[in-house]
Formats: sequence, C-alpha cells, structure tokens
Amino acid sequence: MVIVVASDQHLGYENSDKKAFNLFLDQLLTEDGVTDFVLLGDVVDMWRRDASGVFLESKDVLIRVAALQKKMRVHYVAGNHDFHVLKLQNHSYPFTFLKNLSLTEASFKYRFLHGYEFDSLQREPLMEALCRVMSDGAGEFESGAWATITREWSDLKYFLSSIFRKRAISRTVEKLQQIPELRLKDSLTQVEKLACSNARPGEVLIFGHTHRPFVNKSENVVNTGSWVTDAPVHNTYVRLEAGKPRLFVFGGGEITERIVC
Ligand SMILES: [Mn+2]
Repeated sequence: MVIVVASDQHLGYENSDKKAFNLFLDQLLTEDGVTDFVLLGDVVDMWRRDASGVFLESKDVLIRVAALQKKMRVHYVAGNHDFHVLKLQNHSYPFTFLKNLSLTEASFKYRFLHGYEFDSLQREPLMEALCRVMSDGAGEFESGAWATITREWSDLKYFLSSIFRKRAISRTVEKLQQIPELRLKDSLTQVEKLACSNARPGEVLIFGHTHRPFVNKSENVVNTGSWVTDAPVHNTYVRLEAGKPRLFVFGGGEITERIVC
C-alpha cells in the first residue's frame, strides 16, 4: 500500500495554485505503485464560491481525478470549507464523500481527518451554513466580492446579518473569518497540539486545515499543508508507505525536518 495525500487546495479561491495541482495530478497519473490517493478536505472552497460553480470551474481538476480513479483508489474527506459535500444527495461527482477515513495494511494504521475537529472555532452547523451562504446568494456574491469583503469586514458583517438574524451566530462567524492561514501562530499551535495529543498508539494521524505542513519527531502525526500561495510553504503532499510518512513540496523536494509535537 502506497498512499498519497494532499489537502487544502481551496479551488475557487484566488490564491489557489490550481495550475500546480493539475501538474501534480498529471505526474501522479504517470506513477506506478500508488494504491490510494486521499483528498483531505478544503479541496474546493464553498465559503468563497457557490458549490456548483466551484465544481464547474474545477472541471479540469475533476477530469484528472476521475482518470486517477482508473489506476488507484481515490478518497475524498470533507473539510470545513467543503463540508457541504457530505450533504450532496444523488450527486454525479466521481467520489464518495467521507467525514473521515481509516486505512489499514498489516500492522500499519492510518487515520485521516481534515483537522477542523481540533479547531474550537469550527462548528458543524456553521461550516455547513457558510458553504450554503455562497450557493443561496449565488449571482450577487461571487469570489471577487469575497476578496473585497474579507478586506472590509464591515461589508461582510452586513451581508451575513441579512442571512443570519441571530447575533450569536454573527459573532461566531466573525471569529471564523480568521481562517487558519490568516491566524496568528499561537492559535495555530493550539490546533496542532490538539492533533498531536489525539494521535492514538500504533497509528499515523494525517490532517490538514492549518496550512502548515509538518511531520513530528515520532513520525506519527503529519500535516499535509496546502496549495494556496499565501501559505509560506505550499504545494505540499504526503506519501505513506509501511507506516512511514514523507512530506514533499511539489517541484521542490522533500521536507526532512521533524518537529516536536
Ligand atoms: Mn480547513
């Protein structure tokens, strides 16, 4: 079993490096021996773009992933920015959308989750609501508007207040707008620490969400990083073989540093 994992492409977001990700998929298609490919959440960004629009725009990516499925198993685990995929009924997307995933080979166990589970700011009903906001408000509220609005919070608050009447929700949404890649390092550390303390003996835990790729010293906790150019280190992916994780920058070699976590 050779597993390749990538997360947080945020397709539909202006800083998503879709071009690089397509090249990565092309390369993966030519590789022999990879048995499983895991898309670990926030693949499309439904907080910034309506669900159907973002998938349509990402058709070039979907075609490649569909081609990969002829060579290997493909798994799609939902993140907070694409949480809504779990609600899609009778869809025609070439995936089974999962909340989390476990893979086992002999004595090697791998547990995959996006990582919002370790983020106290993320709550499922809100993740779903934020995904749906874009779909429900489609037309008047596209990705360009999102970029402007995240710079000018007052506009977004106005927009959200027209949808979420409850003040409590609005306040939580305000906190949620500080998405992981924009948060300060100390709050990121909390998410990562929680992930590390949640690793179970005898398994490798693989998560994304924070856009900070790393492998810990014990090599049992791995963060897949992201494919957004506003993350200092991006276009990263993880390779798992015989219980050992390896972290790579696409087109940039392997990250061999191990951090204490
Ligand atoms: Mn996320």
